[in-house]
Amino acid sequence: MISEQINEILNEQINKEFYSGYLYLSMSAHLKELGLNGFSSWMRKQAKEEVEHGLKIFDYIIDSDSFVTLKQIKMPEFEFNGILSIFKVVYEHEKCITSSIMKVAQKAEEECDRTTLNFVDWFISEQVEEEEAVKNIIKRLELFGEAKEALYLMDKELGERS
Ligand code: OFO
Repeated sequence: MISEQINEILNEQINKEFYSGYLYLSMSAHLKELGLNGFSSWMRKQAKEEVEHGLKIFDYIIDSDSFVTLKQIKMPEFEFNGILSIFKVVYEHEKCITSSIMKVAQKAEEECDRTTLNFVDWFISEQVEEEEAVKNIIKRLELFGEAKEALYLMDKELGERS
């Protein structure tokens, strides 16, 4: 069984993961409206991953004989200012998620809760990958500017994300 405090921050983390899914779905809809089907599909897959992250924590809490409390999910942004700014929002958001995961790890460390530390390790590695992937997209978008051919190729490439 995990401590009440760890239980509480993990419940908050579920909410953050589900909110991430909500935010990315909102972005996916917007990208689709712009006709960027590949970017839209990439973002939709990202949204699905976030929900899976939330469920992973959900299962961990239950398996630890503790209590899942689902909190209200806030409304995501739905007005965006172009594709580059969307990915910049994603990057900033992921950095917040990383620091939130680090706080869970820090709390687990303070409590010498090895099981939770081991559990959040996966999330820490996942955050490195996610931040890197988004940073890479931003770099390329900055490099290509408004070049339509490049955007077309990138859209095609991102649409192939499995
Ligand atoms: Fe994108 O982050 Fe989940 O954990």
